[in-house]
Amino acid sequence: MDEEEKKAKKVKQDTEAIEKIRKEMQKDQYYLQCQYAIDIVEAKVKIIDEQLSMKHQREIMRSVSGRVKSPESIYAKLVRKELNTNLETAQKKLNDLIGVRIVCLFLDDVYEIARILKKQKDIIVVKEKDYISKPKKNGYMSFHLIVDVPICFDENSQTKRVEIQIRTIAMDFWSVLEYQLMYKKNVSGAEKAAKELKNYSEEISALDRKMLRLRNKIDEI
Ligand code: 0O2
Repeated sequence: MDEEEKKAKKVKQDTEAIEKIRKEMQKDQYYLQCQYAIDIVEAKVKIIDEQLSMKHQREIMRSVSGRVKSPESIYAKLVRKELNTNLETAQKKLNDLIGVRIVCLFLDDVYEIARILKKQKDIIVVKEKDYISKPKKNGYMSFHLIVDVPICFDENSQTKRVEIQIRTIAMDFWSVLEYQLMYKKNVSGAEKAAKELKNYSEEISALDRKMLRLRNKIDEI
């Protein structure tokens, strides 16, 4: 088999595996159940946003969005982690099939939101990852809370795992652009670009801290 044939065979296998996952996701009202989990988290986040806005007399959250991971992205992540490529494995092993992203204004907002979320009695915190105090090697910054959310469905209760990402607008800006430019791409010879992106992440981190200091100064006036 020549290189072209091998490539075509691989594309066909990938496409079939993705379609299999897509079909599995269309069964048993999977999307509806995921949407309920998103709705529950978003409702809690809305209350937190309103309370903090009242407490601090300013805007806290710029945006809150939820998504269910696409079959393509699930497949790619399972392959990356060398796991079986089916929905059952994904549900057992991946924490971010359901995601909610909170973009807030200031650095201290991230931690205050995370602190209040962790106190909610009816969601179970499984794991937290502070990529702000310890950014990833490439410069990625965000605070991740992995939680289990109980949902009632067809009179049965079950839990759904949700990854809540909390970050500032500045961190979001970097992360969205880095995602487009580099994330998951094996760009060879892009070490210089990667280094540049890392530097920008450090600049963003410094800027977030400066903005916080500025806000505190203005608050004292
Ligand atoms: P997508 O396409 O956004 O869904 P774990 O098994 O939990 O330890 P995992 O799941 O890789 O490992 O956790 P991690 O590293 O916290 O990543 C979870 C998600 O955070 C990613 O999901 C991205 O959304 C985001 N993320 C993590 N690292 C980076 C990064 O370097 N750059 C950007 N832009 N986003 C990042 P997915 O499935 O990788 O991607």
